[in-house]
Amino acid sequence: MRPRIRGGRSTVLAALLSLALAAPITAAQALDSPAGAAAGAAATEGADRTHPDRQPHQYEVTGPATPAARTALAATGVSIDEVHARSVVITADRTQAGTLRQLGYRVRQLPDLPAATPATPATPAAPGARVKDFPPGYTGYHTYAEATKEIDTLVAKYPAILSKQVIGKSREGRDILALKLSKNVTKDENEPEVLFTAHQHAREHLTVEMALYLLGELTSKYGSDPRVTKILDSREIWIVPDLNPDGGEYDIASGSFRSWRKNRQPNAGSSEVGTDLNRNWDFKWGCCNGSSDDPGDETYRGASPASAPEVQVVSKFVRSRIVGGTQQIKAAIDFHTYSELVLWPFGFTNDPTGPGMTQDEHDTFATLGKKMAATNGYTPEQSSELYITDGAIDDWLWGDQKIFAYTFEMYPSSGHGGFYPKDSVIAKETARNREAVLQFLETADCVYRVIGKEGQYCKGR
Ligand code: 7B0
Ligand code: CA
Ligand code: ZN
Repeated sequence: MRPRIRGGRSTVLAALLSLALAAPITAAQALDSPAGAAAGAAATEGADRTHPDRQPHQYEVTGPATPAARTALAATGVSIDEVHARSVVITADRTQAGTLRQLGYRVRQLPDLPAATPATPATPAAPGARVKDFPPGYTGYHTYAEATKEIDTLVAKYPAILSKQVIGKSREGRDILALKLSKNVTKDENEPEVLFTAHQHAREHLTVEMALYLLGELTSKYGSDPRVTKILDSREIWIVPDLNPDGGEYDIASGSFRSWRKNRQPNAGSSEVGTDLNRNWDFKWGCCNGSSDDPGDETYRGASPASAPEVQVVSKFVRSRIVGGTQQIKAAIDFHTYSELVLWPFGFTNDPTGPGMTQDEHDTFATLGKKMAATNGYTPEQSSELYITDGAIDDWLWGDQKIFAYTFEMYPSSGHGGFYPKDSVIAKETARNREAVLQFLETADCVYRVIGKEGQYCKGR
């Protein structure tokens, strides 16, 4: 870890800033005097996220046109939300935007969503009061309580094919669930297992709806839809519908969206809260400029690999599926929003092959990724085509567990509400992935079949 320069703000930014600043402020002054630099203002504000300078907004940054240029931008700790040919959309606060401008980036603030802007309410909610639901236009999304209730109803209705386990607790004590779907669900049969995870990032609420859609579809169509029936008869499916319940609830608790990404874990020695769960997995953690060591940043990787309780819970669950020395889970999809992408590992390197990824493995990932993308109209690519990420779940699932793991970035492709599309799109945008998910499940017994090498890799199944 690099030495801290000043509490709370990105050392990367401070260091780059010191290089970028011209007279009259010297580099030494920029680093020493809080009044001397934009980074200083943030240090003064600390973690007072109610201050206007610390509110998240989306900004268009014009210029970055290559994976390397986007990685350099992401290395300042902002999250990259959209990638275009010669620009990106990021989430950052005013202070960070100012710093980026000083580094020479062309930065333009985009309009906030109406629901993301706190209305001036006639009767303001008491500070700390808990809001019970999503804002108007979004009430079709499930709060944590609503999702739990819906899941319990399904488990009661379909006990022969659906079972619920509490695999652990979030930092604030909410249950993290794993739902198992299979014929003879109470028995651990020798069937290929497939994992679906959702909602690592708090503001990506559509992904919880995706998990609930799959639960509803795979239970209600069993016995009537022949494909669903065959899949449940021959697979064991695990769905973790909400990896980050604390962040999700925090995102909606004020009555207007907070655009929160991380979990809600306090950070020792800092007033900033939260770890980016998708930078915290224990594979090549923090290796490659694909995450931040600053607790105030969107992509903060945490104090150590799997330091986030939610990552520990799901890692332990995945390892618990090693039976007789063999990982039972063969394939996995982690749902995110947005950009309409099908991504495969690795994210930590630009190399398509190399240590941990043979040519056949790469070809299998790419062929199946493209096949799924052809069904939903998403864009298929290796994750690092976007920008480098290290400590992401798909790299861990593949690199550590040899599970064919994909990241789906759901609706929208760009604009259209970004992280916050209205609830009217939920039905269409979840069902849009039905065919991809069914093909994925059908392929999971031998993923290498997609490159015609089942004889070589899947003998004796
Ligand atoms: C992220 O906008 C993850 C790719 C993992 N190899 C992409 C994801 O964690 O940066 N994009 S997102 O945050 N959902
Ligand atoms: Ca079974
Ligand atoms: Zn995400």
